[in-house]
Amino acid sequence: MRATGPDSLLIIVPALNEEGAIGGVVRSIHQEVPGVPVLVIDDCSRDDTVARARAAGAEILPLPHHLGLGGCVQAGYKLAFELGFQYVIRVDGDGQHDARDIPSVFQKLRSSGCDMVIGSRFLGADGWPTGLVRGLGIRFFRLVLRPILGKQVRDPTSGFVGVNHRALAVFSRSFPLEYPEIEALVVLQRRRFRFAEVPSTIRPRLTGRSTITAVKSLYYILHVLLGVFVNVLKFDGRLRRRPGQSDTGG
Ligand SMILES: Nc1nc2c(ncn2[C@@H]2O[C@H](COP(=O)(O)OP(=O)(O)O)[C@@H](O)[C@H]2O)c(=O)[nH]1
Ligand SMILES: [Mg+2]
Repeated sequence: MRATGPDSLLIIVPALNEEGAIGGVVRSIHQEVPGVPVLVIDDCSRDDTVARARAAGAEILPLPHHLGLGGCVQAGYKLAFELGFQYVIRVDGDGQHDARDIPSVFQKLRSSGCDMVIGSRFLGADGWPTGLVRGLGIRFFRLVLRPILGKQVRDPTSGFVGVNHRALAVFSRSFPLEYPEIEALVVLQRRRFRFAEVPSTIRPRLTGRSTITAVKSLYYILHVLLGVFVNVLKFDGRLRRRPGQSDTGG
């Protein structure tokens, strides 16, 4: 797995017990973006995820300990950064993201100069109905994030996200450990980085289980809310202490 050229792209796929979907996910990525390496980061799955991903042609980063989603994604960012990739797109291993949307995320990353491009389920023709609780959570976080980010983000919990090398440098050093998507936006915004959204299809999960069940939703909301405000305070404090200096540390 090598980064070649100024537009080198790596697809990272976090996976935990996704034996039912992972093979199809990897094959569909190879089909849509041939020649682009696919790295499955296995968070100590107890099923056949690794063998099926490997059989489908993916590279595997097997984590020695279960890290949770944020740690798993960050491990992928770290490796991509060390290997010199210029762009990284995360596609989930459960088959909810559609590989056919990868080219538009990649195109937007290169043409807009944005540091992060989010595949949004709410920008397409008819959007995608989320569950009631998640739908309310998304609306709530849109409101919370609007003044912090300075513009609206339609799908702040989307895991279908592309980043460029500048964002990769930040995320390989500093990335939220649990439920990372919303906090990661704030981490970038505090550094004055830019994001954009492009329409994408997000399919219902067919196999396995989502980490965000209805029961966990309240915990999720409180946890993420706290993380958002800690990031706002942390970076405001740093900006005050070091006016005029750029801050790319973790
Ligand atoms: N590494 C890791 N991956 C996870 C964990 N939970 C979920 N994933 C993977 O991360 C992706 C997104 O998780 P998912 O539960 O589908 O989140 P949702 O789509 O936002 O409900 C999937 O590919 C999962 O296999 C976890 O605890 N650790
Ligand atoms: Mg999912």
